[in-house]
Amino acid sequence: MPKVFPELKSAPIITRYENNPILSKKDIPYEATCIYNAGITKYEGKYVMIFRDDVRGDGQMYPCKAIHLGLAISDDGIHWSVAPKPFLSADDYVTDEILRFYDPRLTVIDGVLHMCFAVDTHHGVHGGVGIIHDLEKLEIKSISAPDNRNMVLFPEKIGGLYTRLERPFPVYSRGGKDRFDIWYAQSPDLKFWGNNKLVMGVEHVPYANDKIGPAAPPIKTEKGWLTTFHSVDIDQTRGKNGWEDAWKKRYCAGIMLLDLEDPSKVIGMYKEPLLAPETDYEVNEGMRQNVIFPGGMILEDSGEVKIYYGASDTVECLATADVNDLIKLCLDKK
Ligand code: BMA
Repeated sequence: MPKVFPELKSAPIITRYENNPILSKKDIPYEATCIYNAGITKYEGKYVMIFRDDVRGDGQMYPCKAIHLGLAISDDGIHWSVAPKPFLSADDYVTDEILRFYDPRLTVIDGVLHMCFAVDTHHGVHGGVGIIHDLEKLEIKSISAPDNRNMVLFPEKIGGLYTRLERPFPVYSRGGKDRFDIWYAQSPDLKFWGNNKLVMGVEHVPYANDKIGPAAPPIKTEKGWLTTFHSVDIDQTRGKNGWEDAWKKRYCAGIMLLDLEDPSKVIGMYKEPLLAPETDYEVNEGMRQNVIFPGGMILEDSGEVKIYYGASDTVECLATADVNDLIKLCLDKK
């Protein structure tokens, strides 16, 4: 039996926004059921969010009727105005091969808005990278081989190359089950990717017993690239939870610091979760409970870091922390 973790708590230095969630289905002017796992960044003086909108049929939770990607804009990163139509909707992208796009992640590089996303196809799960033009059109630059997802881009080139974190799904070499890790890749043009290296294995995270992967795109600090990751633990005694007959996983957010010059090197990682499901909207309400999944992280001039996350695969939330406190957590040797 793998080790289980009955009690996981969020770090004391993090504060959830008191009026969470910051976006949910009631805010959406078109068909929407679950609004979550958004990518959020600052772009041309505004906060820009592209969120996942799973449209579930009447009382029917699975399979999902459609997944749209919606666009929302904000002046303060808290109150959002949602565009009247989806940014990408089923009709725009479903081909014979591609089934759906989801889990968008936004990064501005040299003033250009980039989006990473997951793509489900008939032949596996892929990670995509593209450029968004005029907040209207996605130009796809590359789609990986399966199975890979959770891609996030660094906000600048490193050693002259675009750099991303990603999460391939090796199965045979990992004992035939979920044992997934965080990887690193670089590209001269967002199309051809190489320099692949392991960043962190699931076995290095003391509160994970299943898999880990990137979460929000990294932010630059004096001490290193600060970045969240998602971490999953399974407890077979967990039963009915949310909309599924049995949901045995819990998703927490972790935090780590990567070397500025070579971000495939981990300088430090907090040994406990940064955010663990604790509130009603993370634990007791929603479609798939016990899920925290960060997709956006913004460093403000004041030193405040805004961390945006999907809760229970149902709503989008915000938590904040001081950048120096986050760095200290990662470097704490305890
Ligand atoms: C993962 C992804 C995420 C989701 C999580 C929990 O596999 O599908 O989008 O938040 O599961 O359901």
